[in-house]
Amino acid sequence: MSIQRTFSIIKPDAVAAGKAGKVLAVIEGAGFKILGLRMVQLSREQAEAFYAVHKERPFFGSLVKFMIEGPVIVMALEREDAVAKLREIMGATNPANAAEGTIRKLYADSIERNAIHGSDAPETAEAELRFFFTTSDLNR
Ligand code: 3AN
Repeated sequence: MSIQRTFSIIKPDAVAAGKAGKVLAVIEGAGFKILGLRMVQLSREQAEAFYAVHKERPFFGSLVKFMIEGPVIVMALEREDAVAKLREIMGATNPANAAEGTIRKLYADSIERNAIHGSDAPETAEAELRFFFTTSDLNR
């Protein structure tokens, strides 16, 4: 497995709860290099576009409302097998099902307010990175 990039968001719940540093510590502790990191207040249009794959899901409206309730931290991350490794340390979507020691087990409140987003595939990661970062942002 080679070096790969992935995209992540520390969601509004974790930022508001003052857990961003702790989430970042888990990520760095798992060997990720931070290529890019920025605090962003998403607009409704940006949140709807970012989560467009979920627009037919019953939770879409609520998810968008949550994602714009306060600032988020967007991150470009790199390590070997980054996409799968980040998903592993995030834990299951529903924190009730997340493994011990995972970010969602430690810091998430519910299936919706679940502290962190991570791309689900290498192609999604590249598209999501482009959504928030320029090519020069990522060439470090
Ligand atoms: P993951 O974030 O683990 O990749 P997805 O892609 O299925 O999970 O869902 C995207 C986001 O939508 C989740 N992070 C969560 O905030 C929200 N979500 C997913 N499933 C539900 C649900 N059943 N009810 C409410 N919100 C949900």
